[in-house]
Amino acid sequence: MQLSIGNMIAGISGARLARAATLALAAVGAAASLSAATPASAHGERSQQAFLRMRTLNWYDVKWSKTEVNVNDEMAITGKVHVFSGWPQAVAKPEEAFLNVCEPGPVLIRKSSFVSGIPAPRTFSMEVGKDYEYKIVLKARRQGRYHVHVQINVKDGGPIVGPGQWITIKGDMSNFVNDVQLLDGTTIDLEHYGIAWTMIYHFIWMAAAAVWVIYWFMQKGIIARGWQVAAGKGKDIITPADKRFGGIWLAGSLLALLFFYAQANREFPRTLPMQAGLLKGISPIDDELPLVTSRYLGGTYKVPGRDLTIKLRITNHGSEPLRVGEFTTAGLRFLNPDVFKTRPEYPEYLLADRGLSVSDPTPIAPGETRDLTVDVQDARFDIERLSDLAYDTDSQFGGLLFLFGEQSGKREKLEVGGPVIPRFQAGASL
Ligand SMILES: [Cu+2]
Repeated sequence: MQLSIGNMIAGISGARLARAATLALAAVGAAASLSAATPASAHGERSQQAFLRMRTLNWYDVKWSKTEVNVNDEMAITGKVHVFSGWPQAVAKPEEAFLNVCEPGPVLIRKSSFVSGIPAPRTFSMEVGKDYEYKIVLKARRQGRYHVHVQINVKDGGPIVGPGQWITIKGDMSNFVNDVQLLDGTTIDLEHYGIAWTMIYHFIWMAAAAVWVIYWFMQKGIIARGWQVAAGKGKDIITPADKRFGGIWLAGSLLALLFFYAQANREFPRTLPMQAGLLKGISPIDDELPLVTSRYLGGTYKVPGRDLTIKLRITNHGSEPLRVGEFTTAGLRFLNPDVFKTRPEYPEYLLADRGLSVSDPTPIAPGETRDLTVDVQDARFDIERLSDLAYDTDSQFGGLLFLFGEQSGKREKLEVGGPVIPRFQAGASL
């Protein structure tokens, strides 16, 4: 028997035709919105609140081993992170954290990641007040120029983004290979492994779902039927044909599931589950006894001048004179040009190489306790939206202050933080 399109349309009532047209329109709309989506050009890390970026994770010594790579080349992001003692109450503690990279899609793939030297492809725990070392090995996949950040995702706290660097990838993605050796000794290319079957399997279920949706849509629609069933009219509208259709569908789905499961088991008799457990007890960086301590004596933030002024009482317990050389917070580095004679390698947008000054530039002698006013001033403070500090519910800043030994150049780390008073008029002073 042959059915012409004209016959088919004639067989469909007006209401059904309208429903079919609606369905087609929805499909076209979905397809159009898919093609209209364009990649975002920024990561939006500036949109995170100032307190979140200053008082959660303090990133330092971040290094990108290369900024120019070819497709298939490997590079690494290394560095340290300090978990701020005054972790904000509004953010969940990093008891379940995950080391990650922030990049626009899989332009570089992650080959491995380590926390304190331990392989950490899974969730791990961090202690407040401690420092951790990390390393992420990446392999270039897609050609282009991308901003690549280190990032730690904190459960119930969200992603906390570290500093970013522009990475240029040359070559052609079609040459990308991602070979890995399996435990049984065979090598597979993860880039293409099992893709065809994954696609077929998904399309089988998508097609089945589409037939299911279309069937009910053509039977007075899913929502309208749902209402009627909820109103107790189920007996009137559910026909024996509907029941038969549902039964065949259920049996078919279960059979397909069993068949595919048996098939997968036969083909891959030995599998390991995804390594998704929580790694506890990662040891932090061994901190020697601090040779310098401080007490926070208050501070102000002058909004018009983008000027953070911190008063500290610093005691030098070491054996050599120390000078304040750097303040770092939210990935930004404010350097004292008296200490940093050359500009370190660091992303330009985060490096204020003349951004720090102190009220008394003479070194703090061993055994001396001195009241010092540290001045952090640079437009980057405002560009990176840390000025929002002035509008937070608790205007508290946080960060790390680095002091350097006069002779050895050895660095001493000092965690500083506390409430600051915002000032909005020009010329206001502490
Ligand atoms: Cu970025």
